[in-house]
Amino acid sequence: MENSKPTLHYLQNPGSQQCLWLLEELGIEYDLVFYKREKGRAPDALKETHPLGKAPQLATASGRVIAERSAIAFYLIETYDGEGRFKVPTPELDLDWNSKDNAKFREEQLLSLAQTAINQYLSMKVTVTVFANHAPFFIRPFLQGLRWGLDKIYLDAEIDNSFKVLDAELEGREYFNGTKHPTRLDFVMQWYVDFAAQGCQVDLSLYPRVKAWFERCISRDAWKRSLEKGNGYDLEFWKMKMA
Ligand SMILES: N[C@@H](CCC(=O)N[C@@H](CS)C(=O)NCC(=O)O)C(=O)O
Repeated sequence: MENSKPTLHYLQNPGSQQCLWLLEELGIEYDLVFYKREKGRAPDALKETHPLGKAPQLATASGRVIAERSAIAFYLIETYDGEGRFKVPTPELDLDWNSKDNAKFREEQLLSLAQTAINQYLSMKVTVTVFANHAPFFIRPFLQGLRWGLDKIYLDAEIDNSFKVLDAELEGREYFNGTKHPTRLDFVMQWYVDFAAQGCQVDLSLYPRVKAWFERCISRDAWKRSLEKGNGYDLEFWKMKMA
């Protein structure tokens, strides 16, 4: 269906927030459709707009529905960022794939780190914890032992290692690509860092540049406006599941 503006399908708590943040940064007109969770999950209505049935989803002005927050950020920046404020810069060194300062390459590598490795560690941590805490009492001690073991011998060390890499990448940079404004990498990464800090109690003070970057992101006016416009960005949701 033709519309003059894009529509963000927004599910409360918490994964759609970064797309709303980007829409606010771009300063364009958009529509918002709110969804509430049902028993913690996305409602079936989200399957009517995209077969994955998850949020966020973006219906473009021409009616195409895009899923996956990284793809949504890519589309929004390519379509609406005429001034290139949120684009990865393309200086000459970006033609040199051997340069460690090649921003395009860094973006590719860190997006992959966030969406595959970090996402996997955090999701595993949350899933095992939720199962352990809500299992029938007779298998709970076994699952809690499994969770403890997984955390100690695998997940905590992997998360720590990934966050050390993120911290090193931010040396001398306000945002991950050394720009004055966030780029797609920052919009996507902000979610995983928040998920780690609030959802999985990763202590950001161990990674001071990541902590400073995170505070820089959430002190932006557009982030604050996005919180007012959403219908709930509350990682207590995770804490409740993890308790
Ligand atoms: N890989 C997707 C993740 C989509 C996703 O899992 N969204 C969550 C919210 S953070 C959701 O819809 N959860 C509800 C459910 O799985 O039922 C992306 O990056 O956008």
